[in-house]
Amino acid sequence: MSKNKKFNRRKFMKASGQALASSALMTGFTSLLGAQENPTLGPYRNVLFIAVDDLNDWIAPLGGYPGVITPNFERLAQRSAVFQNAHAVVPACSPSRTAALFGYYPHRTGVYTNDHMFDDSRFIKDKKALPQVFKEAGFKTIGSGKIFHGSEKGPVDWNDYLNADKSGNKEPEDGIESVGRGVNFGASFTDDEMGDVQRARKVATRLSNSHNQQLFLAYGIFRPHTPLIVPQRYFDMYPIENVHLPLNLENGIYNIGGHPDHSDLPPAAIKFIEQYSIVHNRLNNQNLRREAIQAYLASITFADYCLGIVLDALEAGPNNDNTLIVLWSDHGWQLGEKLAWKKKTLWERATRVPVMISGPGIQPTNVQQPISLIDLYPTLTDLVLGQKLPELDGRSLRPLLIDRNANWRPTALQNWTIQPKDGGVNFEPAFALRTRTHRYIRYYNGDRELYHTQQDPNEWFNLYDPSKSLKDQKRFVRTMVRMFDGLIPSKNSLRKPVNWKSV
Ligand SMILES: [Ca+2]
Repeated sequence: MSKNKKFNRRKFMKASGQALASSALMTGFTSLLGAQENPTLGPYRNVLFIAVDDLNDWIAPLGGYPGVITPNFERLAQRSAVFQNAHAVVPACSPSRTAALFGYYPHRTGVYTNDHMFDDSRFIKDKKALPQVFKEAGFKTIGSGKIFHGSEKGPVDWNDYLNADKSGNKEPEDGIESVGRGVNFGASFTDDEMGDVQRARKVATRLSNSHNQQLFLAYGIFRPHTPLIVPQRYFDMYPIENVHLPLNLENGIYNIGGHPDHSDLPPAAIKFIEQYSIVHNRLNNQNLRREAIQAYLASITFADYCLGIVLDALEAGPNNDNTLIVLWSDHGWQLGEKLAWKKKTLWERATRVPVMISGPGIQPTNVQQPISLIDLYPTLTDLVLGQKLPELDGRSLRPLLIDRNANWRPTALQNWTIQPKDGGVNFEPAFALRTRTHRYIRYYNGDRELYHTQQDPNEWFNLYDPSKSLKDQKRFVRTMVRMFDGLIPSKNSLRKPVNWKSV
């Protein structure tokens, strides 16, 4: 058991209560002031919109994995507002991208899980996807790689879509480990054979040129999405003996429900972990935990290489001084924390994502306030098109780009839904709220968790005692629960899921 795990629980609870009084209640929930206008922030001529798939906070600017090799993410961070507390709306591709690219929460669109697609949503039918707004504002829209889920181009009438050559994507069988649920990993291919690299080079060519029209260029980097297969040289950067496991795996206890970290989890949380228990069990039985982590790290550094190709071209070309760069990932990824793998939980590693925004007038800084991918759409339309869109669910990040301590919405809202056995008729999503300091999770059945994530970044110490009813919780816990429950959409305000493609 690691040293940190011996943290004195009583002291911790006391410290958390005090921190609550000073932070969440006093500063986080003060009234919201409007954004200050600043003439030096935009408008921008061009937009470079980079979506990375399944990239968690294991890049150097977010500090999630000490020793990760991400020089190009660092290079971008040095010119960016780096959002240290940015969260996906949903920890899964389809609902996350739908929320980010249309600007509405799942409980408004009905797109809650990967069973649900944006084009099945009646709510979305008359809404415009973000790139389409730019197209209609006169921008030349160029896309490449995965931007939307399902159809990568989404409903957008792009001026141009840059595809990879066909050769790069066939998955090899030799030397590849496969542990189920798409978690295949191993070294193969050359850089030239990788679709992400081919697309990066095409994007780079466009960035090297001048354009008569304003440019909205969206580039989707597919890795570190599974399969975690990248060229050998990226694996070589992470010798297996140096790969470290999440701290909770160091104690050698691998049974779900029996781990010390699980002792204060409610049953609904264990169900979330069990979604990928096949991956967890196979990795443990075959003793491949380190290899899987190595492959994810190698895939991150490969994605970093692709980002570098694009940044090199931008910086050397004519568009560097007039382009707004927005980089984001659609959700996080777990590698054994709480014995959970992949996505689809509401803990920090699954929801926390990189968001970096860079452009003339934006001071490089780290922003600690909680933001959400729901905020990307109104930010882009505000900064570049001068359009305020109050009907959207998110808010423009402009005030935080001007002053990272500006008054801001105190929480980022997330949700995840497991399809119920009745096929989804009586579905109830679990919701989570992240403040500057805390994370609160309320499951479909009323189970709850509360963490002081700032002091307890591994979220090991559930401050909500699952063995007691709400009225028997500590007073500060009850206070927080009441406050947070008031911010979670009420049951009768939830749109039904658009459909369930599988039962
Ligand atoms: Ca725990």
